[in-house]
Amino acid sequence: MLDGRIQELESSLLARITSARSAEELEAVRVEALGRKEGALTLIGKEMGKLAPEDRKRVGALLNGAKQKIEAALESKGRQMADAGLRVRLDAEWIDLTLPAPGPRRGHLHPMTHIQRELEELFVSMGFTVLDGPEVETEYRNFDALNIPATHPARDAQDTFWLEGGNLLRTHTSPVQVRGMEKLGPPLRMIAPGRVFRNESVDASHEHTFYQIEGMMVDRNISVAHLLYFMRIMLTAIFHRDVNVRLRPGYFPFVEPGFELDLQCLLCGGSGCPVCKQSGWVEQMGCGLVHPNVLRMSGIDPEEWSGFAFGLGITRLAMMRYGIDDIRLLQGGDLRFLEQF
Ligand code: FA5
Repeated sequence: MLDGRIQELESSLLARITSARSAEELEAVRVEALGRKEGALTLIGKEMGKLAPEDRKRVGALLNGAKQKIEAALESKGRQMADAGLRVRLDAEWIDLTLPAPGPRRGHLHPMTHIQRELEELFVSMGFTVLDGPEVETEYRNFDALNIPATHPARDAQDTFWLEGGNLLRTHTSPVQVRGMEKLGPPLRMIAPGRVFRNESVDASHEHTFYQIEGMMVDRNISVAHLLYFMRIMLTAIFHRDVNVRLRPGYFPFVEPGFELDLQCLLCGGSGCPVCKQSGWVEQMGCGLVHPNVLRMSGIDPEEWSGFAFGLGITRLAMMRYGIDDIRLLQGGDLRFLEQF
């Protein structure tokens, strides 16, 4: 009777070993068959004491044979599994050491820096000096020396970030005109790129922090014709093609006459979009002939000298040049945006 049970157990255990799919499953079969206390074959061994001596030898041989076959099957299946596992890992973790190493990730210039540098090079090639001014300015240079009356709304806390002690974050690059006149004296040609700040609500074309380039030329007999000449050279250099511009009268206390130069919106081609507020035109710069009071306050005789000045919004210029439909993207720091340039 034991003979039959041994043969049955042997074939069912061997079948389970063959079909086992994991090391855990294999171990369970091992414990079930050969476990020291409850293993099925171990239990049969214990029952053998009850057999007649003439049967004991035969059944003992049968049982040992079954144990050996099962142990051998467990071992070979275990090895197979380990080999397969190793193959999977080798396939997954394979590294080709002969491949060239990836190079270091290279950064690049911000689109604003590109435009600023291009304009600096252009103006330097025409004899202009590049000046720098502080972002924290005095009220005198940001407003008074530019003939901006004490009651002018631009001084309002809604437009200007005032600092303790009466200084402010410059609201435009025009105070560098004043520094330029003080430092260089006439005749002079200067530009001043830089960051400016305004306490205003932000939308697709308005930032609280943006960039301008100031330009100024003081010499004898400077007229609007000189201003227009340099404007045209500047726009051609930036856009490398004809762009539609419109010059309209504009009021700035530091120039007379004063103009505003608009660019036909290059995002919508002039048909109207959120950037141009559906008008088809984007305000790019203020400009004009330097007001005699401004020259006088910086120690330059307006009877002898005249000049032009402009303040170009280069953050908006970058939007037009690169087709950027929201000014906030330029300072957002999002690499997915910046990596396109
Ligand atoms: C000025 O800042 C004058 N200082 C310009 C000037 C200089 C006039 C010299 C005459 C002589 P305005 O506030 O218009 O002017 O700004 C000049 C340009 O800066 C605008 O045409 C526009 O292109 C840009 N700009 C103004 N406000 C913002 C803003 N919130 N966000 C982005 N760009 C702006």
